[in-house]
Amino acid sequence: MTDQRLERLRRLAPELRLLTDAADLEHYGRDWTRRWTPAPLAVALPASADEVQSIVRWANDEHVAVVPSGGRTGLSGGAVAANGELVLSMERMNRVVGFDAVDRTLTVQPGIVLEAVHNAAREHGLAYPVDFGARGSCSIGGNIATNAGGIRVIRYGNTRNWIAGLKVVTGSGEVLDLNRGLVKNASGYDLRHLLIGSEGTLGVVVEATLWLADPPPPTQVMLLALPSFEALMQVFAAFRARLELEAFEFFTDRALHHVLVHGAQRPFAEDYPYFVVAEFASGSEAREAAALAAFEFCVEQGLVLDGVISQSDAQAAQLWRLREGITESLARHKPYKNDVSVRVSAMPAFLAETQALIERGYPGVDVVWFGHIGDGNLHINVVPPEGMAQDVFVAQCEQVTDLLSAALARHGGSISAEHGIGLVKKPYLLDTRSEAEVALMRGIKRVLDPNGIMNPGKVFDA
Ligand code: 2HG
Ligand code: ZN
Repeated sequence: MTDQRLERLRRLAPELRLLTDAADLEHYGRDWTRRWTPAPLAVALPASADEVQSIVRWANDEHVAVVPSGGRTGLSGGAVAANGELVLSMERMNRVVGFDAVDRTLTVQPGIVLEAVHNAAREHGLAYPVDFGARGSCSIGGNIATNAGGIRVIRYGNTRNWIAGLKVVTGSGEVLDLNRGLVKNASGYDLRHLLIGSEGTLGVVVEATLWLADPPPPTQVMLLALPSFEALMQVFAAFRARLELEAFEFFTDRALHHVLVHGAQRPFAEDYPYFVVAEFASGSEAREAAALAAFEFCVEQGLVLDGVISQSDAQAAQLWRLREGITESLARHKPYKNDVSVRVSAMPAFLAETQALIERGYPGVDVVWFGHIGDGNLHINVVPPEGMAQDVFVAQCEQVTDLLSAALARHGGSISAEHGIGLVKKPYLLDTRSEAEVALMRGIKRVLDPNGIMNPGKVFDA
């Protein structure tokens, strides 16, 4: 390690673990987007908030950019380090720090994996209800940085709803202890919510206090086959009116094709174009009867063509695998991803317009639709045609995303529902947010990160 800047960091924080091997730079320099070539200066793995603060102060002195890094499961390039940055990996800060039974809070370090948070909450007879497919790899710090959503938002909301307190080191190296677990706190601006979803551009979380929920009720999972996109929202309305929904997700036959190729079990003998995975409270005769009635109603209306209902946890997990396995089953194709949202009430009109736009924009191309339809959130993954160069493919996709982004602007939607802006959606930010808003964001960044060292180039350019 010959870099003078790193030598000075070593002197400031003698215990700090620093990695500079090519394999480590490659590993920690990328996230799941796989579009950029990793090229960080080094990787720092602090073990304490004090070390994080030393690193941020050093970065200000040396004018080194810092990329905060969790599980790097992000899909928008928010954790990519491709320009000589220092990767600040929170991987070693992964402990549960405390639990309070009266407050019903769990205090954790940012590098803890989401699944470990679920397990810790369960050990105390409670639940941390934010959940999604990357639960085994993503970290709570990254969840907070992107205000992650996932599969239970219709019932529990986004990560933001569950953050009782945050300790952060800002870009200027200050430590802030925000909200401290208070339920009520009307003492001026709530800076906690400014940090949530800021994608590491304002500061880095060094500790989080999470609210916990009652354990979920016993549930059952239904897989439904649908004839059309139009039926989706009607089935959602019928189910929401009759059942206590925990999740309501959809995917298309192309998504099913990919998860089946990837080893999942075929659910129906016949082919159908659209599918829904619905999870709902069960465990009583009344609830089971309501589920059957909802199903029968939708069948009678011609909205549902076929269905199965889980009779065990293992069967429920098998049905969920069809939906949760989609991202992984597509990964080897390096798909181009869209993660868009509109108000739920705008979804039918937006869906019709988007379907036409995608069919025109991608004639004959494998387009995979899925997502959290009950939250107005669509994932549209485009699989590159065999043999097409990645840059040519991305350029073509971006032309379609230009149109999609304009359609979103007309419908008052967002170019990023839950994956963040990062690098991937930066060109479209001004379709979703006004000039005045982005100017304010820049101003806020200047206050919290005056030297622009925190994840520069992500979300917007300075
Ligand atoms: C999901 O809902 C994730 O499964 C990933 O948000 C979506 O791969 C995607 O596009
Ligand atoms: Zn999603």
